[in-house]
Amino acid sequence: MENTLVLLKPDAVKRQLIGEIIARIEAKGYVIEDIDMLVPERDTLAAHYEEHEGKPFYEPLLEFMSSGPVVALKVSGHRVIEGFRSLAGTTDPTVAAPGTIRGDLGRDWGKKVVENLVHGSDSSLSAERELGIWFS
Ligand code: DAT
Ligand code: MG
Repeated sequence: MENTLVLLKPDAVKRQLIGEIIARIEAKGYVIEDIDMLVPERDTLAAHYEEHEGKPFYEPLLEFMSSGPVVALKVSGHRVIEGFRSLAGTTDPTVAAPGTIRGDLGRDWGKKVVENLVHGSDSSLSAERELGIWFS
């Protein structure tokens, strides 16, 4: 059994897609183990996105992520880290495959940062680290 961190980003909350996205996670057979809705502190986001510090989209990314409430989810299941990334689709919603969360529900709004509705941990190391940040 494995756990992953999923974030429903401020665009997902503003567009009232919380239910739609959680329904896809549950329909796939994964289990919501914990849930929290909050406007993230900058420190939380800086820790979460430390790998992207210094990149051109870093500041817009932190600004976007603190622009409103997000929903943090601890999700469990066999191979859920890989499985949720597959449900989410690739980073750029314009080319994310139809059938995925980003491909079906996301688009490019022409902003400095890509708004793509969800975050999912990309490895077991990231999942452990990120769950420690959001659910300590
Ligand atoms: P992912 O969220 O698919 O794991 P990532 O970790 O590479 O993607 O990037 C984190 C977020 O930053 C991503 O969801 C959207 C934004 N982002 C990534 N690359 C970007 C780019 N080249 N321009 C603008 N925003 C970007
Ligand atoms: Mg990532």
